[in-house]
Amino acid sequence: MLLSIQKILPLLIAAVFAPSINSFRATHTSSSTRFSRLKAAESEVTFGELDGSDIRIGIIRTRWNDEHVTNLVDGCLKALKECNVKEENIFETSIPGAYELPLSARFLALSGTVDAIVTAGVLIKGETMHFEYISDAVSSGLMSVQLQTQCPIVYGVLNCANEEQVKARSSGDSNHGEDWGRTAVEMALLRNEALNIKAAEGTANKLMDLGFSKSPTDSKSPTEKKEKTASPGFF
Ligand code: DLZ
Repeated sequence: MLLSIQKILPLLIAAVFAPSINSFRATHTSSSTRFSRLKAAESEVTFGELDGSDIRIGIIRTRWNDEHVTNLVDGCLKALKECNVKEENIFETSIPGAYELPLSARFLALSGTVDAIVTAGVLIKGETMHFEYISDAVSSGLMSVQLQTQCPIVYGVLNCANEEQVKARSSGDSNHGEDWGRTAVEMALLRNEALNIKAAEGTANKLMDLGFSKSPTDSKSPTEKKEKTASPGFF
């Protein structure tokens, strides 16, 4: 009798726990770990029909990690096109690194020439604490700029442990730049509706020619205006 219980007990335990053990295995084999890692990079957000035909979008991109950022910006531009944002209503500029994003976004938002801004950058963890300080400063800085200026700022910064993670989020069907473009259009429409802002006259590019703010330049002589537009900076 004792012998048969000893024989049966392991079988009973196996029968009770086998399904959960197997399902645990199913999601934790090395190939499925890879699958879920890549899956996590895919978009998990849906968008409705977005009409961006009257929307002006600014893109501020970093030159650090240029190749990956270019892919992300391409994804963003593709989405803007699909939302009917006109080419002349897209303003693009570059800055050195992610740390420069909040102040540049603030300058562009305050210029009043765009309805939303996409920031595009890639931070890759190195050996020092640099990554942590910059990541934190950039994300809180950008949030603060959008709350202060009422201009939506899309947080287009990848914070990754390595290049593999960056590639999984910036290429093919997993290009996060596409989500950023659609988010910018949706938020620009929301802002304009909430603040009762009519579709602005002029295009983002044309308004840029006027300088940082319209009024001071308008009151200047043609020569002064010329000097102003020739001055450095992206406005
Ligand atoms: C210095 C630095 C480093 C180490 N890494 C990155 C990075 O991965 N991505 C990025 O956008 N910028 C990096 N930078 C540059 C800083 O963002 C910033 O441009 C400099 O510290 C100058 O303020």
